[in-house]
Amino acid sequence: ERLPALLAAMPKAELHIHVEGSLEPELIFQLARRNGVRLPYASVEELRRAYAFSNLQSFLDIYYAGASVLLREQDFYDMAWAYLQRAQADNVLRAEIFFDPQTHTARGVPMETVIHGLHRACQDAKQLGVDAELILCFLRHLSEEEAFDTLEQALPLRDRFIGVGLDSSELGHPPEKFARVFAKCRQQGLHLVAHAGEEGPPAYVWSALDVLKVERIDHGVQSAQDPALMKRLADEHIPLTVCPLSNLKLRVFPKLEQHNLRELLDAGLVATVNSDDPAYFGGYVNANFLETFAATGLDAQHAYRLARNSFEGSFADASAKKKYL
Ligand code: ES4
Ligand code: ZN
Repeated sequence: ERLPALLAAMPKAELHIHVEGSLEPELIFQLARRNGVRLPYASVEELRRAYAFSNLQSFLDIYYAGASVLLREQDFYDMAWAYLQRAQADNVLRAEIFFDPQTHTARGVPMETVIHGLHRACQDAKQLGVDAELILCFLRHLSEEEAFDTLEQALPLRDRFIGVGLDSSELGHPPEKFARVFAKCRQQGLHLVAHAGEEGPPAYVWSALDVLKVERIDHGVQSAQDPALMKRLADEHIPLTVCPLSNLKLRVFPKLEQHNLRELLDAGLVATVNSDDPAYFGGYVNANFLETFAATGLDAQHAYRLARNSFEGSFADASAKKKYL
């Protein structure tokens, strides 16, 4: 049983983790008590029992409810710090962490409160040996105008995040909807990523690349339905940040045994393994590696490839990448 030990011990980067999705039920209740927020669940156990999802939307409804306990800068710090400690335990050397400011500003939490708390935790993570950066995500179920407002509020803090992404309900909200706001982010020198091809069709992956001009695709597993797209992703070394346990819990694949990670790797794609929303999907990044390898029969060669891909696909600067690789 050397493979599980290798998977756990190998240095890795995590490129697809929503910090609000790392909020464990225990911390949700602790923050609810601290802030006097009433939750529609009586206990940690009752909340955990609600984590039975049938698709992306059924998860998002509970995920946004869980985030309602976050009010003060310290709350955002505590959430991010808890994730960063778990990341260190999984031998994550670099974490590129998504956050959803609109989930908080819509409740009256100032943008500075969100970003200052998260950023302070990322700075303190240097003491853990984790190099942590933030990526601001726009909620695609909201309008492009709301995304522009969000960007305007965040730009005074431009140096505290390295890029922008696009998340939330995919079907019915194609990348094209955010063409102009991504163009503005590009002018600002921000890195660009987008969720595409999680539940949505290969066409959304094409438009994320061609219209938004993203550098990475989050999920992207539906790309396997389109051979021309697979060739493009391989030829251009466009990383896919794959999240196997998320895909299982949201029923993108009915069984982990049927996950297409091996197909993506064997086609030469820069696929990576990530946790997405670890508090909700039953595992941090090492659990994603261990369970996916056990279910699909991937081997040590695949493990090395995935670790390499994670650093290669990261937005670390060239000198840091050289050190990792
Ligand atoms: C998400 Cl799994 C997933 N998909 C899309 N948006 C998200 N936000 C948090 N988790
Ligand atoms: Zn995600």
